[in-house]
Amino acid sequence: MPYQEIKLYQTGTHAVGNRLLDPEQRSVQADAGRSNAITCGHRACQGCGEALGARFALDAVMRATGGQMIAANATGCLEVFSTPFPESSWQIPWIHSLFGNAPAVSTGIAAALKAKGREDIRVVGQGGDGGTLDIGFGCLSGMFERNDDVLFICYDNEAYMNTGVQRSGATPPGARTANTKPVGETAGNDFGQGKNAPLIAMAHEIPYVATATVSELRDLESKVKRAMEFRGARYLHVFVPCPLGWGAASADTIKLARLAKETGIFPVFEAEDGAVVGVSKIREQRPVTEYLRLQKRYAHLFKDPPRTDVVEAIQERADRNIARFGLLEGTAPAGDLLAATPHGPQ
Ligand SMILES: Cc1ncc(C[n+]2csc(CCOP(=O)(O)OP(=O)(O)O)c2C)c(N)n1
Ligand code: SF4
Ligand SMILES: [Mg+2]
Repeated sequence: MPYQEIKLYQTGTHAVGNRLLDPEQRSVQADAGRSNAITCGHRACQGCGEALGARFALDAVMRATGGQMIAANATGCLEVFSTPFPESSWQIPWIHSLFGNAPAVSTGIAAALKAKGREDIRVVGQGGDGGTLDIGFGCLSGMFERNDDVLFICYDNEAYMNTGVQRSGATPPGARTANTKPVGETAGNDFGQGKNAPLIAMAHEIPYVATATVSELRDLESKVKRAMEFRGARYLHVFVPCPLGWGAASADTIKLARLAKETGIFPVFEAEDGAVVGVSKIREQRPVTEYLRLQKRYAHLFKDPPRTDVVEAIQERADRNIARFGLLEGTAPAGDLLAATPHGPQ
């Protein structure tokens, strides 16, 4: 009898998983026996990208290690919403460090495990962009430089959300935060272009560096899996929209993460030993205004008079990323990504 082949559309990169696939092709989250590193009952806001990213990342670590892992967590939203004393949503050995020392605490755990001959137990450090790029940056650089056997994951929501949306070194130009308000001529954050943590990690020539977003969760899982295949220092930078801090609808978290990639604002790539080995191509390039207009932190750019100069500068930065990382089909990353490139206007 003739039959129509079923098309498994849901196995695409925007999908979580599909239990009809061969077991080795299924995503971690499609596994009925998945580990659930972080369970329900935590207090993240509705639509929190950080909660989603952490759940997928740590479940993937659990699968890669057979549950033989320990996590150290910097102070920040992820720590606060998951562990209001005396409760915890974590189903793994998990320790809260300080705001600034999660990489150092992770290093210490890895050293202790090595001394005990238990290198089968793997260590993950994690924190927000503030804990990673600002106050924890020295510890992180030391962890990279010593090539300590830790995977460090930064959940980047582009500000200090836990303490009321203050600017961090990852806050993008033009964004409003509690301490970068649009006043007079100042159009939100005008301190500079921020730190590019993945490129700085690459400059340490550690075994593995990757970026990911919560809109492509299978890509995130596969990058965690790849990271766990290496020993030594590894860095994963996950773009996680924050509805509260960005003034965005909870339902737009995935859409915003996707637009960040499709505009070129957030390049998704992976690098080994300091060299790019793969980029996620943009399927359909979108103008940055599509991304900006969904967020109240950029609303001042579209008021009367509109700040077209700032919007144009943001578009130029996105275009520069597209050229630099070779994000369009048929293009390749620039030869030396770490070579100095001229900054566009701020
Ligand atoms: C030494 C020190 N300074 C300040 C704080 C207050 N503090 C706790 S979390 C935080 C911001 C966290 O921002 P981020 O790392 O980006 O994580 P998010 O909450 O955005 O996920 C701040 C300023 C602290 N705990 N310790
Ligand atoms: S403030 Fe942002 S990062 Fe924090 S729990 Fe809410 S949505 Fe998540
Ligand atoms: Mg943050």
